[in-house]
Amino acid sequence: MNIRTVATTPFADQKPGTSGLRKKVPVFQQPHYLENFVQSIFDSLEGYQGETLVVGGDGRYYNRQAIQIILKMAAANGFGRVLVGQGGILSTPAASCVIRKNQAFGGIVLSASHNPGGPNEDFGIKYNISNGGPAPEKVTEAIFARSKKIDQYRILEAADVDLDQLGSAKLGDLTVEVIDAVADYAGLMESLFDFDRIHQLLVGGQFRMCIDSMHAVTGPYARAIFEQRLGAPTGTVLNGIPLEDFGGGHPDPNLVYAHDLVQILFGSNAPDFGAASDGDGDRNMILGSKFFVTPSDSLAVLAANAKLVPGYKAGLAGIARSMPTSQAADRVAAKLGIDCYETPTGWKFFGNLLDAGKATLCGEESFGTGSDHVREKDGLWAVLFWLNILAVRQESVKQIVQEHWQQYGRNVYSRHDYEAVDSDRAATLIKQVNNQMPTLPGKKFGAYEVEYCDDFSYTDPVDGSISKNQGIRVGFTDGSRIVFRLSGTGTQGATLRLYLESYEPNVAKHGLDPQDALADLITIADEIAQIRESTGMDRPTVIT
Ligand code: G16
Repeated sequence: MNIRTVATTPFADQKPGTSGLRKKVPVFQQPHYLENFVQSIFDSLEGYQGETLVVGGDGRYYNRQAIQIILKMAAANGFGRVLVGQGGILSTPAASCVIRKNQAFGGIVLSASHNPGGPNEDFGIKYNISNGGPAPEKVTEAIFARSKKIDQYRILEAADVDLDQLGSAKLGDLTVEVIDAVADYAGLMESLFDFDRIHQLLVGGQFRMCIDSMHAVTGPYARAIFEQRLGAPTGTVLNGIPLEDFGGGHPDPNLVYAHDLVQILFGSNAPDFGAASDGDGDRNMILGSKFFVTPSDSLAVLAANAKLVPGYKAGLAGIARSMPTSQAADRVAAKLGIDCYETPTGWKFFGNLLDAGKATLCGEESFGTGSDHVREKDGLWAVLFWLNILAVRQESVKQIVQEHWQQYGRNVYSRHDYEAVDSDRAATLIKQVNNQMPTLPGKKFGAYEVEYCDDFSYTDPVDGSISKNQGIRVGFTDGSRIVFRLSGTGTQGATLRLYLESYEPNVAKHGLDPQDALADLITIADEIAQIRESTGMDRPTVIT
């Protein structure tokens, strides 16, 4: 077997976004495109000779081909061992778990998360470091810098590895171990949650649930954990077979894209509990019977009830949330007397807080929740956390959330997405809002008065690194907030995200539809940013 050194030229567009490099499949299929990026990763790392790398993905179109290329490049670049999930599958949280359990040097995770898959849809790649979490900005910046200069990559000439058979194979000096994709992760879940109690809940005959895996990566995990281990009836997991194109769906667990599940939970004879997860298994949506739990509320409820769960009964060190996530979790942290950290959007910003023991639970408005058990957000973990609470409290999802609001008040919240906006128009919109920054404080919009307006900047409390320009916040004197931000995960044009939040202490108003409760803020946002005019769109494409 020969190691080939292949001459190449840089691609200008390999800057990792919020979570790795995401592009359309045909972009990745260009000669040398994937190879350049993988070599740029390896060239940005030091000390991996002979070490272990974890590789796996969400099973989307091009997953298998990409893995074969990565294995041969890992062999040519001197890794000692690669652990790869059977069939090339590893959910993102499972990849994090496997990296940590095996003290691997790092991992390559192949996913474009919640974005659609297929020959003309999305693909993605990101590097995770030895703590199991996404590479921090200094690493992603080094990878990007290298990608702009790269002139060669190294690859082994060899036959493909059989990814479907468990066991070991050799690629030159590299050992490739095809591992069970589910076992380590399922074991970790069992160590955190009261499986006996959840089992009793699920087999008691009173409680019914369903989980929509959206033909994405969590199918095998959910069937093994909920149906086989916890005794939920066969068929509890919907769309449980991973497909390369997710069955033509959009594996994004929100009210728009998980509409089949929403119909079941809001239909007649609805089950007590429903959940969906995304393409790579790190996101979750939680529903009760005719009730939607916003991700921000979900984080707050999990934090407030953490002591009911074995893995967290010792208490929480702190909570962390991304800036646009509602401040519901801050209220719980204040009551518990622990710190609440506000980070930029992107799970990578939680890594240092988790490693330093400053935060135990983390969450984002973008349907992500997780803890220090791994260094990624974790969809099925959130489902198990909810089931553990439901099993102990023996109340409905709706009762638990409403009681939470009674105790803490309700942070009414919504996100409006304007997808596939022309990039120049989106940039102009943000610039126009930026220009108003000095004049907005003190300005009145009806009953609302602007208290502050800034472009969020974060100083990491652990390593002092600074991340600027993370979204424009307009804060009002009554605690309400509007946030404008451009997504860092889209692959087509720009996606404008408008985040809206107000605080409602009055229990009598807790039942209001958030779109009604936030109507004034929605109008103010349009007045400030001229969203409809600037985007040329009448309404958002997705409201959550
Ligand atoms: C990624 C990041 C999350 C982020 C989300 C949305 O999630 O890991 O931290 O909140 O994207 O980011 P944006 O608003 O920039 O689109 P995932 O599930 O896509 O990996």
